[in-house]
Amino acid sequence: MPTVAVVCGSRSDLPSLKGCFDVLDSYGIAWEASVISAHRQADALHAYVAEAEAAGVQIFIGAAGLAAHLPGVLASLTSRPVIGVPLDGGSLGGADALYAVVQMPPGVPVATVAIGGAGAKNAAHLAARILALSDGALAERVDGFRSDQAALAELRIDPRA
Ligand code: RP5
Repeated sequence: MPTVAVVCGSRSDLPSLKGCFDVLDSYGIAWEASVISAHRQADALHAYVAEAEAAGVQIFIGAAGLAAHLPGVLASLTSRPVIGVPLDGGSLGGADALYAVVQMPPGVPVATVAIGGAGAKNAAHLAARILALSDGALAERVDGFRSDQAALAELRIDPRA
């Protein structure tokens, strides 16, 4: 049963999301991914959110480029947390998607992460931190990741390394 649903607007978005999938796997979080465009497949998106909630999905990650309305539409369809990843496929380098994802009206929150691959990874890390609030074993893995990251940073500034 997936805990996290990752939805992107196009098959062309999937390579940008590899880091997201890898981070979710690294935490042992069950996830599923779907390609459903908010603009091209609005009815299918509505149906999917209802199905995903019924299946037990706790957090939605929405990723899209250009006029990226997908995360916002997800947030309009569910009361569960939505994390938005603005992708950088367009001629504006992702600034268009960033504005579309981050500038949500009050009452319809989308937790927006960085543009592109860094944001895709952080969407997964943020999902893990939210889920860890009610999952002690996952909380330990999140703490472990932070410790490992700190140790790697130390190595990078150690002139003997
Ligand atoms: C957005 O338009 C998608 O999320 C994608 O980033 C972008 C281009 O989609 P395609 O034309 O490649 O399907 O909706």
